[in-house]
Amino acid sequence: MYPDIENAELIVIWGDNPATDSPPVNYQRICQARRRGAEVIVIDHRRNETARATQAKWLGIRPGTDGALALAMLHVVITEELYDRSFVAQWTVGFEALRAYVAAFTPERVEQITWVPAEEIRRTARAIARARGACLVSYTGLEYTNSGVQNIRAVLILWALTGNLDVPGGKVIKMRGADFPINQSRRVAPPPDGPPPIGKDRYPLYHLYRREAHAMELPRAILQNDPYPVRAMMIVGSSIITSYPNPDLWRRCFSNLDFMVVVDRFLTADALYADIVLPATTLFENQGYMVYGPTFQVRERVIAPLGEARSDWEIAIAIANRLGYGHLYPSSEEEVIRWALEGSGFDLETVRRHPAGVTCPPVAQQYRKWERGLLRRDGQPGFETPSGKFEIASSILAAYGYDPLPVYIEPKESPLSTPELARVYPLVFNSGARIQSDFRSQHHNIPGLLKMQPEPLVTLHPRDAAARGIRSGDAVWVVTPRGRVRYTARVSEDIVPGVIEANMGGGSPLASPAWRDCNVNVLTDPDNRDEISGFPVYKALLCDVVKIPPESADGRDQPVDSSIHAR
Ligand SMILES: Nc1nc2c(c(=O)[nH]1)N[C@H]1C(S)=C(S)[C@@H](COP(=O)(O)OP(=O)(O)OC[C@H]3O[C@@H](n4cnc5c(=O)[nH]c(N)nc54)[C@H](O)[C@@H]3O)O[C@H]1N2
Ligand SMILES: Nc1nc2c(c(=O)[nH]1)N[C@H]1C(S)=C(S)[C@@H](COP(=O)(O)OP(=O)(O)OC[C@H]3O[C@@H](n4cnc5c(=O)[nH]c(N)nc54)[C@H](O)[C@@H]3O)O[C@H]1N2
Ligand SMILES: [Mo]
Repeated sequence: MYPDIENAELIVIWGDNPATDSPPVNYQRICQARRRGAEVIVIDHRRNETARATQAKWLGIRPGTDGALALAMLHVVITEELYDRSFVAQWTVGFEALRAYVAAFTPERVEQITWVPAEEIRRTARAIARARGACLVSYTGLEYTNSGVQNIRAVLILWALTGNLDVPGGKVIKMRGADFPINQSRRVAPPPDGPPPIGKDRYPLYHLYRREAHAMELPRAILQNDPYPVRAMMIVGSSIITSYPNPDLWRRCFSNLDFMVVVDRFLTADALYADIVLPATTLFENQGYMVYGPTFQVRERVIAPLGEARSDWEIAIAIANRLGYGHLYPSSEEEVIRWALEGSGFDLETVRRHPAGVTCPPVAQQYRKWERGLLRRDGQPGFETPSGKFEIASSILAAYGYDPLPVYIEPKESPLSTPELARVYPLVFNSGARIQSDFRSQHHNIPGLLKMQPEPLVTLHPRDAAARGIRSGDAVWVVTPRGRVRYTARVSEDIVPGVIEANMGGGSPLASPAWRDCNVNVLTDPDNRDEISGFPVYKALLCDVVKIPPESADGRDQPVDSSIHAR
C-alpha cells in the first residue's frame, strides 16, 4: 500500500516523520500537497519537523496509546453513522463485534488514556470520515509498542470504514505489476529440515509472514541452547550492541560463542567481540542495483575496492564456494544483477545504457480493487484473506490464539498500568525519532555531520524541565529501571508534557565521546515486547530525567557502556 499524497484532501501523518527520513521522498510530496491546499494532521508525541514545516494541526499523544485513539475515532464514526455502510455490509467480517468493543472507547474515556482532548478526537474522526481522500502516512511510531500490530490494525480499519481505503487520495493498494518485476526466486535452496527456526514457537505469525527466525529470541538460543544451540554467528551490516535492548545481554551472547565474524566498514561495538572482521566495501566500490517502484537502476562502481575490502556479495560467494555450494549462487556482482533482471524483459546491457534507470510498462491504476477481482490470486472479487472479506476480526490472528479484534493493550510499563513504578519514574520514555545527521549508529565519526548535532539530545517539556531545574544544554541522566545514560537536555514546547524523547544510535566505539557513551538501549527492556510481532518496546516505557551537577565529573569519565573497554 502507499499513501496517495498527490490526490489527498487530508494527509494524516501518524507515527512517521518524513522530514528527517532518508530518503526524503514523502516529505517533498507532502510539502507540494500542502501548497495546493491539502490539510495536514500530525499525530505524534512531538510537534515533529514535518508538523512544523507544514504548519500542521498537531495532536500530541501519549506514546503507545494510538490503538485507543483509533478505537475512539471508530466509536465516533460508528455512533455518528459516518462510516461506509455498504462496504461494511458487503465486504467486511467482524463489524458487529467491533461495534460492541468500541462502545466503551468514548472520547472522554480515551482522553484519559491518550491525553488527546475528547473534542479533538471527535473533530479528527469527522475530518477523516468526511475528507474526499484522506491518506495515511505512518511508520515506526506505531510499531515499537506493546500493541503495535493491533494499533496498526485499528488505524487501518478506521481508514477502510471511512471509505479511505483504495480510493483516490486515500491509502491505496498497489496494482499487481506496478513495480519492476525483479526476480523473486531469491532463495536458492529450500530451508533445511530439522528443528523449527528460532522463535517460531513464540512468534508463529512473524515466522509465517517473514519466513525467518526471530532475532529477539537469539539470546535464548545462544545462552540456553533453546530450541537448539547456536555456537557461531556472522553479523553483516548490523550493529547489534547499539540497536537491540540490553547491550550487556548481547555482550554475554557474543562472549559465549565459539566463533564470531563481523562484516562491516568500521570496527563497531560488535566487532570488538569478533574472531574475524572482514572489511566491507563502501557503495562507491560496489557494483549493484536499486529498484524503486517501476524503476530499475544499475549502480556502477566508482572506484576499485581499497585495501582488502570486498563487497558483501563477494564475501558471501567466496564462503559459499569454500563450503561447497558456490554453484548455487550468482558468481560475481555482475551475475547478481543479471540474476535480478531474469524474466523482467531487460538485460544488463540495455539497463547499462540508461544510467538513470529503466522503467517497466506502466499499469493503469484502478481503485476499490476488491470489487473487480484485482486482489485475490484466484481472480475472484474480495480480499486475499481466508474469508475473502476485509477482516475486522482477523481469522488468522484467531487461528494463532490472539484476539481477532484490534484490541487495545495499555503499555506494560506506563502511568496507568504500573502507577507504583510511575511514582519513581514519572515520565513516559520514547526513543529513536530519526535525525538528519545520522543513520542509526552510523556517521557519529564524521566531523561534518557531527557539527549538525554534536551531542545526543533528550527533549523534554518546559514544565518537566522546570520541575527538575533543567535547562537546555544541561547534562542529564535519563534513568529507567534498567540503567542510566548521559544526555544533553533540549527543552522544548514541541513535546507533550510528561513525555521525553531520547536519541538512539549512540554507543559505538567509533563515535565522538558524547555519542559513544550514550547507548539508549541500556534503558530499554528486551523482555518487554509486542506479543504478536515480538518487536521490542522502544517507544513507550517509563523514566526520569535527572540533572548532573556541573561540578561533578560523574558520567564523562565513567562510561556506563562497558563495551568501549571490552578488549
Ligand atoms: N532504542 C531504540 N532502538 C532502536 C530503534 C529505536 O527507534 N529506538 N530503532 C530500531 C530500528 S527501526 C532499526 S532498523 C535498528 C537498526 O539497527 P542496525 O541495522 O543494526 O543499524 P545500524 O546502526 O545502522 O548498523 C548498520 C551497520 O552496517 C554497516 N554497514 C553499512 N553499509 C554496509 C555495507 O554495505 N556492508 C556491510 N557489511 N556493512 C555495512 C554500518 O557501518 C553499521 O555498523 O535499530 C533499532 N533500535
Ligand atoms: N536520516 C535518517 N533516515 C532514516 C533513518 C535514520 O536513522 N536517519 N533510519 C531509517 C530506519 S531504520 C527507519 S525504520 C525509518 C523510520 O522512519 P520513521 O518511522 O518516519 O521514523 P521517524 O522519523 O523517527 O518518525 C517516527 C515518528 O513517530 C513518532 N512517534 C514515536 N512513538 C510514537 C507513538 O507511540 N505514537 C505516535 N503517534 N507517534 C510516535 C516520533 O516522534 C516520530 O516523529 O527511517 C529510515 N531513515
Ligand atoms: Mo528501521
